[in-house]
Formats: sequence, C-alpha cells, structure tokens
Amino acid sequence: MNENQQSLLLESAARFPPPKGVRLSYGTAGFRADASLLESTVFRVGILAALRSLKTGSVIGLMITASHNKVSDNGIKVADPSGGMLTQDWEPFSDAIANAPDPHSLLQLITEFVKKEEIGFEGRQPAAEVLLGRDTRPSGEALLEAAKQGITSIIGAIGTDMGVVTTPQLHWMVRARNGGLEASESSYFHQLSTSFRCLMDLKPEGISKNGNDATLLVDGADGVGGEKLEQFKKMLAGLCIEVRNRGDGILNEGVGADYVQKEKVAPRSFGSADTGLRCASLDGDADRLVYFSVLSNENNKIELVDGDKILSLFALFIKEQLSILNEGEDKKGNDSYQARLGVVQTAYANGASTDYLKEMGLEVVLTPTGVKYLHEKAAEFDIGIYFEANGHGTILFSEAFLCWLETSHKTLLSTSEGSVKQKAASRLLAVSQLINQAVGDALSGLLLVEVILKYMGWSIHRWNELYHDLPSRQLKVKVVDRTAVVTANAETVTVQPIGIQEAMNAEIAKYPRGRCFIRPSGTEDVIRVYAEATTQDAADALASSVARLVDQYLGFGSS
Ligand code: G16
Repeated sequence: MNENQQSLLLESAARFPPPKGVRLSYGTAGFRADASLLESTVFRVGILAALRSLKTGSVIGLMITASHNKVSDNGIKVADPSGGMLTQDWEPFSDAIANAPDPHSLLQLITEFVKKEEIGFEGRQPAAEVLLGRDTRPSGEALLEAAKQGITSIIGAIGTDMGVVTTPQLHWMVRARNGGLEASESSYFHQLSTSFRCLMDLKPEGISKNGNDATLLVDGADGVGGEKLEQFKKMLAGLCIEVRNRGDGILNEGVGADYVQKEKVAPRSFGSADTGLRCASLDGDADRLVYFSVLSNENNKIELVDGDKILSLFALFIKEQLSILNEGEDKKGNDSYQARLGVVQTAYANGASTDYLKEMGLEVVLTPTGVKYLHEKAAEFDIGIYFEANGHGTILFSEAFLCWLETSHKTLLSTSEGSVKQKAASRLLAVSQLINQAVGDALSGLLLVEVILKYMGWSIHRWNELYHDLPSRQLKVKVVDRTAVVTANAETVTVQPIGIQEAMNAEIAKYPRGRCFIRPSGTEDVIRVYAEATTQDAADALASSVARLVDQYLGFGSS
C-alpha cells in the first residue's frame, strides 16, 4: 500500500469512530446491532468488501439489513463472488477491523492483512467494485453512505448503489454480474417469471385442483419483500397473489416469517376470515419463507408449513424428475447420470422431517445454524437442497450435472420432443433457473412451491400431511454473556458451561422422544432453546425447564 492509500484510509476512518465500550462480532449472517452503533462497522466492512473485490478480481455485494430483527436494529451482510455468503476465512479479519479502537490500529490491521493475502492494488480499472443494497429500514440510507465511503477509501474502488432490494436480489445480482450477465432488478424478475412460466406450462394435464387455484395470501412482514412481490406479481400469469403487510405497519412487529414460525400464530392482518386458505409469510429482507393456514377453531392459531416441509416438497419433486429421467436407462450407459441428491438441515429440523427424508432414501447432512454452513455442504452434491426450519434455504445444482442435463435435454428435444423424459429434463432446467442458487430467496422459493403444488394437484393441507411434525417449542433467554455457551456436533451438544448438558439430559429423559438443545444466537443477544417431544405440553415443559437451567447457569438469576 502506498502512502496516498494509507493517508486516505486514516483520513476517512477518522470520520467514523467506533462506539465506545461496544464489541461487535461477525455473527450468523454478518454484523447486527442497534442501528445507532453501526456506522463505523459498515464503513469498515465497506473497506473489507473493496479488498475482497481486489483479491478475487470479482464484484462483491454489501447488503444493509437486519432481516428479522426489530426495526431499530440494522446490520450488514457480505456477498462473495458466487453470490453466497462471505468466505468464513475472512470472518476473523472482519471481527478485528470492526473492533479496532482508532484509525492507526485499523490501518495496521489492514496493512498486515493485505500483505498476508497478497492483495495487489494495480490492475484493471475500476480496481474493485461493490454492489450495495438496503432494505426498508429508516437507518438504511445513512448506513449505506457509510459503507460507500469505506469502499471508496480504497483507491480505484467503486460502490454501485442498487437501491432498496431484497437480500436475495442483491446476492443474485452479484452472481449474475460475475457470470457476465446483467445485474438488475428487471433481469431478476425476467429470469424468475420466465422459468416460472416454463414450469407452469409443463404441469401435467388433468390434475385435480384441490383448492390450490385459490388466491395465495402473502404476509410481506411490512418490509422490502412485500413491496417487491406486489410489483412482481403482475408478471406471474396463472398465479393469483394478494400481498398484505406491505409496509404500512412496523417492520417485523407481529408479522413476518420469523414471528409466524417461532410463535406459530397468524401474523397481523390475517384472521378467521382467512381460515383454511393458503398463506405464506416472508421475513424482513425476504430471504426466508414459511407457509401457513389459519385454523378455524382457535384464535390466531395456524397450521404451520415450515422450511422442513418446503425442503421435503422440493426433494420429492426433484427425486421424481430424476427417476423419470433415469427410467429404463442402462446405469453404465453414456447417456445416464446417477446424480447424487442430498439434503442439508440443522438441529432445528423437526425429527419427523428427518425421518421422512431418510425414508425417501435421501442422504441427510446436519450442520450448525447459518446458511453459510448449509450452503457449503449442499454444494458437495450434484443437487443439494438445504433448508433451515425457519424457511431459509435453496437448491444448488453442480456444474457437471447441469452440463449433462443441458446436453441430454438437447438430445431429447431432437429425438423425442414432448416425451415424459424430455419434460422432466425441461423441468429440472427450469428449476435451476427459477431457484436462486446464490442464497435462500423467499420470492423464488414461493414460486417453486406454487408450481410444485400445481404439478401435484395438492392443497396446502395435503402438502402438510406429508408427515406429522413432532410438537416443538422455541424460547429465548437473556443472559449476561451469550458467548459462555459453546456447542459441538452441529449444535446438538453443549460443552460449556460445564455440567449444563448433563442437567439438560436429565430433563430430556423425562419425556418420550424428548430432544432439546441450546445455542447462542448470532443475530440477537440471547440464548435460544429448542425442544421437541410427543405432545405440545411436553415440548413446552421441556423448553421451559431448560430455559430455567440456562438462566441458573448463565442468566441474571431470575429463576
Ligand atoms: C440469519 C441466518 C440464518 C439463521 C438466522 C438465525 O437469518 O442467515 O441462517 O438461521 O440468522 O440466526 P440466530 O438463531 O443465530 O439468531 P436472517 O434471515 O436473520 O438473516
């Protein structure tokens, strides 16, 4: 780094002093905190993004969002060249720079890192480019400006503002740009609507309707997703959507996928008049999706169709298309390809879903919470489907498989156009275009759910009958220091504080099919508790007793 670069960094960093007495850390999906604490962090992550762009020679993305968190929070997520989350190798550096106390120590960390990573400052013009996006939070505009100043404090780096977008749209744009395609909202809508139409045209004739032609009601969480879907729905012939909670109310307050999934109640603006209808809920930045149906008999209670059920629906559909393609093929023949289909879940996956997926003969892998972990595992399969129970997930297709699929599809078109095999190949190709392979995307996920339901001729209730969830309960406990909880084996075992796992085991043993784990949240300052058992009362009791243990071991001593 030359002198000009060093003094530019010192000068700009002086304008963004870090808040006193606060330590921020890179969590499940980037930094997240009260928005008033974040200016210096996003400025510094702007520098990191510019360096990442220099290092990789590719466009990087920065999204200002706190997703499902309350409206006064904000945060920043980084998209790597593939459109996926920032490589985990760079997380320690992001932690270090976020907490550097002054411009000189910041400069020193950057200088050492640039040297270690052998980041060159000469080359193409512009030397680095970062696409910036933000959700609808009021603090977003000022934070985006701080991030931009971070980016431009690396000489030759530019920040391109993509405006108010969903997180998955920004990740998609980064992936598109690095793949030589146009990165705009209109190209995103075009790709999704074209592949959606293709799949709708390929649905079998004469399937029973089973009520799935009725309007889909969508809870937009009063965030960016509702706004975008309202715009986009006009391009979706054959699908009738009514979007509620489009931004008039408070973001994520009594609305959104996180609220619906965790509380298992209908969001604001949904009620008994909607009983039995097919409903979906997006989260604050539209990277999560859950479905639900309002129950008639109980106030605000819902039948929840969560990420595990979305995963199961996708797995069923993909498996069926693959077996159509492979029917009658000589397994050793050149034309067949035994694609490895695998699914990835976390400890939050309902035990019944994992049993169901295994009974389908699928390989099921468990990772810690956070799409960065699930995505990485799913990429090891030819077709990897990953979903968290909270509705965050997608499908990844390997390049080798897509290459084979494209060639087979061409051959089938010339030899047997209109055959069941050709249609199965077309469907899989269309799914690879519709689904956002950069990151979980509520909008593209929703369209895929809708076409599969049409294909199957299923109602939401028939879909929900795939298997019966074990009753579960999630709680959060405020503690003095959440980093005191250390877990292992994909968060299924707590190794610290010492003794708590044994105490939890004693509680779990009281309930048939009891299962429970705790973990520190990476997006909120709490410990999360998950419990499941054969009855709701048992799951509730198990969760409460373990929450009390957490409080005894680590809390403020309230119980
Ligand atoms: C983020 C991550 C998800 C994770 C969620 C909850 O979601 O992207 O993978 O499941 O946080 O994390 P935690 O339990 O650690 O708070 P989002 O939608 O909030 O960005």
